[in-house]
Amino acid sequence: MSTTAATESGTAAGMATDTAAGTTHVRGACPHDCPDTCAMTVTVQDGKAVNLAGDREHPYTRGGLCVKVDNYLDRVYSPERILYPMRRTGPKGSGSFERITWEQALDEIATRFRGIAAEFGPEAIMPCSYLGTQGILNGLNVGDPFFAKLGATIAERTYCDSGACTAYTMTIGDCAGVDPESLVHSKFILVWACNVMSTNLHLWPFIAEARKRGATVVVVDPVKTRTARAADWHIPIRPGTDGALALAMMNVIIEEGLTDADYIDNYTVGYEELAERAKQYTPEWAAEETGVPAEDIRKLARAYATAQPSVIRIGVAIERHAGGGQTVRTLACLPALVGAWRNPGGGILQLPLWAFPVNWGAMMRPDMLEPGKRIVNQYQLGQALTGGLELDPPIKALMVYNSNPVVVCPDQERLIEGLMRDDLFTVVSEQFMTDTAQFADLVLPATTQLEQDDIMFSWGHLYITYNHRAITPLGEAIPNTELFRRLAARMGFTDPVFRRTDDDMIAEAFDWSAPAMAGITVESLKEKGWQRLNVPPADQYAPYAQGDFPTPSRKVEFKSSIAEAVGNFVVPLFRQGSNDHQPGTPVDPLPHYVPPRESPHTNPELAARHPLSLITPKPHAYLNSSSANLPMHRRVQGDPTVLIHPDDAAERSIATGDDVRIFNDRGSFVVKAKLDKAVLTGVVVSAYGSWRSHSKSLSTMASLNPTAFADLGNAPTFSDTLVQIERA
Ligand SMILES: Nc1nc2c(c(=O)[nH]1)N[C@H]1C(S)=C(S)[C@@H](COP(=O)(O)OP(=O)(O)OC[C@H]3O[C@@H](n4cnc5c(=O)[nH]c(N)nc54)[C@H](O)[C@@H]3O)O[C@H]1N2
Ligand SMILES: Nc1nc2c(c(=O)[nH]1)N[C@H]1C(S)=C(S)[C@@H](COP(=O)(O)OP(=O)(O)OC[C@H]3O[C@@H](n4cnc5c(=O)[nH]c(N)nc54)[C@H](O)[C@@H]3O)O[C@H]1N2
Ligand code: SF4
Ligand SMILES: [Mo]
Repeated sequence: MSTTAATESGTAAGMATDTAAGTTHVRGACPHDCPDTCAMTVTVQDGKAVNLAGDREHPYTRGGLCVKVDNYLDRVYSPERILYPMRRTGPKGSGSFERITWEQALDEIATRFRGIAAEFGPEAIMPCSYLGTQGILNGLNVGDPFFAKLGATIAERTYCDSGACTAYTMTIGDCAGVDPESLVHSKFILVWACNVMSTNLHLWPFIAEARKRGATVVVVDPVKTRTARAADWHIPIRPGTDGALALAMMNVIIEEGLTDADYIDNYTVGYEELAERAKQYTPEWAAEETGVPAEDIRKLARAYATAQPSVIRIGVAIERHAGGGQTVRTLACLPALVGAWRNPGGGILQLPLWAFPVNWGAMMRPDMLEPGKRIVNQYQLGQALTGGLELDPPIKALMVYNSNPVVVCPDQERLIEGLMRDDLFTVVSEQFMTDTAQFADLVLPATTQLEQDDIMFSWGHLYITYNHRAITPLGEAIPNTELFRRLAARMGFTDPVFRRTDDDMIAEAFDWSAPAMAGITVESLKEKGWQRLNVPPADQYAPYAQGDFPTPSRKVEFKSSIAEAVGNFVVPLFRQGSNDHQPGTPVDPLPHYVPPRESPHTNPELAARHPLSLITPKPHAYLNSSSANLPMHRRVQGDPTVLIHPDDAAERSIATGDDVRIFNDRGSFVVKAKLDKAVLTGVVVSAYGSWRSHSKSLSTMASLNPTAFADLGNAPTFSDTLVQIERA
């Protein structure tokens, strides 16, 4: 490949031919739902991909991929790939399928969809999708225009960060926050509910560099994770009580006069009321809630306020409990209190995705929705399919793509019960015979990233990445874009939106005239592979040094006018809807504490039977449940385990290696125990992602997780789960 030194963009040639005949190097992008969105190069020889490597010139990828994707070629060429449409032959869930043609598959879907719509109304059809791929074309919104035209039930998709986004929007607006690359300038880095070393690996070098320059790194997590071990200070905290710690930090900062009065005066609203509110949240009170000693809370607050610029990196895990939204509200207020936004490397880092002028409207086409369409949250799919939500009409057809709900949704037992319904017509588009695909009536073959074109935003850095198709699709696999083109044609939908080619869609993917896109075109992206948004370089990146936040007041809203005017809402990205915030239940406009629902403190009755808090963080070697079927990944990840503190284990006569049953009133699953002092007493940890079909109990922790929403944005409450453990 021809290479030149690159700073702001990739080197020339999206595809370059080597001197060695028949070898090409193709620029691509990792498709995974991961903040790092790595730029990669695929080496293709005689039509076959033979190597995959991280782009060395990309300032964030820096030449490395990760343990999940290093062997992506094994995924592409796995003998287990689904390569042809298949129809169920045995009973539901039996896994017996026969190959059929695309013609037969499309005919059957069109016939069934038409029949169900005629008999029950189109709302009896429901899509179910998420982020199997993150590409703007093939990802979150790829089916939205089709299902809007069909008049299907709207599937709300709030698995990930929706509560945090609502809270963040209420406080500082949908702004990019801190440029991750500017973390090298931070003096105090507070990593909160984020396991960077596993889930955001490419951020670590920037944190390490800051540390070399004298920054202190603190991790708040119930578990001494890889990341916590690498930090200067690990603060163990009871799951779901982070809001109390954040509010007590606020209390100390205000009471001890550690605020930046000038920043507060000029660039915030509601300070007086916030200060009044914060009085009640003393460190002593928070110590009772969180298990963090009051003196440590004071020490943390003082260090955070005085070492400027300070930055907070929140993980998605921060929102997964009853008060997740208010926790993020509080954390998003802190940087303004101490004036952290004044300098590069100061502020809060959530999802820089808001910096990308993605033309979401062209992708999801909210204008095609009939007003008043029924909305069902996918998080409650089990209930939706088994009568728990009293839906009229009931769901009679389910179409799953880009998702593996059997593993990623809570309430697994009911979901399986629903998927077993003989009167439910289930279509699954997949690369593999997942736990969900096993229950399908029809399985459709989907391409991998190497077999499709796409264009990627990122939720972890400020570069757009272009993914060139590197190889011809295997078997009869097709990209999701093509799937919905074919389905629309078969349904007789003639709107121009269904005739868009992938190139047409790429042309519509961004608002190319936005200031952030200056110097970026489809052609330049195709050629260079990736380009940084037109924003200041990381060492000058401080767009909120003088306020100008994208909130109604253009200031940080300690007292949120959106909360006051609208109440709770779901950010449109997570639901195929209009761009207006749909009014929801009222919300107190000042940050406050919402305790977990399932904790020994708030629910002693439940805790008497199920005394342990279960958290289910991300697996190191899988991307959610993706690749949890591949031998290499399974070797690296190891057998599914539950980590338990030796004191809790001793009470139950549990030793490392024992099979244990973890249960509550919703379900149970069996895994091997591993005694580990890295876990707080009262907490047990089991990484999610492993497949149900690989488990001894034919169940995963999803059978234990509640379907209750958090306080904001209909976020999940995976970290708000009480359980008991016994030897199996
Ligand atoms: N290796 C790997 N990387 C991934 C993914 C993956 O599956 N595997 N998934 C990607 C996706 S979709 C996402 S959303 C991100 C998620 O990225 P993260 O949010 O970093 O992921 P988690 O591992 O779920 O949670 C991070 C940490 O939060 C802790 N935690 C859990 N509950 C609480 C709590 O109540 N309070 C506090 N303070 N800490 C808590 C956990 O112990 C864990 O160490 O990762 C992305 N990257
Ligand atoms: N207990 C617990 N549950 C959780 C979480 C947790 O931490 N704990 N995390 C939540 C979070 S943050 C998230 S983001 C969700 C993740 O939920 P999902 O996005 O559903 O995650 P995956 O398990 O990766 O499933 C994606 C599926 O899409 C398939 N796929 C990949 N590319 C394509 C494609 O191009 N076309 C088609 N048709 N299919 C494709 C993959 O093979 C895979 O089976 O899970 C949520 N669930
Ligand atoms: S999963 Fe994340 S870290 Fe791994 S290659 Fe993909 S974008 Fe990079
Ligand atoms: Mo996620």
